[in-house]
Amino acid sequence: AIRKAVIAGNWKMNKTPAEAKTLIESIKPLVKSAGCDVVCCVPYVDLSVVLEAAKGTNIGVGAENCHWEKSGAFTGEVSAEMLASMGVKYVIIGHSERRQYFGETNETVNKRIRAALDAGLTVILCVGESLEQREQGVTSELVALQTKIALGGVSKEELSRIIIAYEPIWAIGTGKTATNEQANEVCKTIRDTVAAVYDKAAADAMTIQYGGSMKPGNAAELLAKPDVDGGLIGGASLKPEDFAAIVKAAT
Ligand code: 3PY
Repeated sequence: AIRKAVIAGNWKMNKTPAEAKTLIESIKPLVKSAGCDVVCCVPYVDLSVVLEAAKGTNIGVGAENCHWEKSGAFTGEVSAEMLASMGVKYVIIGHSERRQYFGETNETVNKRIRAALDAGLTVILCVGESLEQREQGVTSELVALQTKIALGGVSKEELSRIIIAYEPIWAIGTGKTATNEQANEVCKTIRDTVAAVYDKAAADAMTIQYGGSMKPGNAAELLAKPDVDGGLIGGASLKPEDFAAIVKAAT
């Protein structure tokens, strides 16, 4: 990576508040001298304890989704404003699991990004192809499309609060990782897309992460690629030593 890296954990639907406290307390000392930005994205119910524990540390706290409306009759949803009011700084939008299991579309991703930016949050936007799409040879077109629709209406100034995570669906939770070349190639496609829509300077400044079974054993090589500026970490983010090793690899 050429840019300062961002390593973000995605805890997914794991950890009760008590368990979250234990996990964040174990992560804290291990990442305190990190040379990259460190973020933990956690379930809504864990935000309070994690925010409290992370106060005054170098760990940014994020949620894993948010709704696009500020408030109203949306049972079970949480707004970006609610998150921001707690002190949350980041939010993952459009993770493939949300696209796959919860009907998330490029259009709803775009609406959620708008709301998150308006609330002052930094977005971690996830894009990526399925195995079938990769085999059909549409990866580049697909991630370009996902990126363009997601960023519709986002100004160039606001791009400083957008991180894009390239997550090949076939590498999520499967133990399979994209090769360093595959990861870099798609991260570059995303960067080129941002350059085409905005300009080269905006694209060069953007943090583009790789996500999908990044772990201590493969992090350094992936992060050495020029267009890979960090990682969105699934399973390994729940293991303090592993997460810290990835943070170290990004430093
Ligand atoms: C993974 O690494 O499995 C992820 O989905 C990270 O978000």
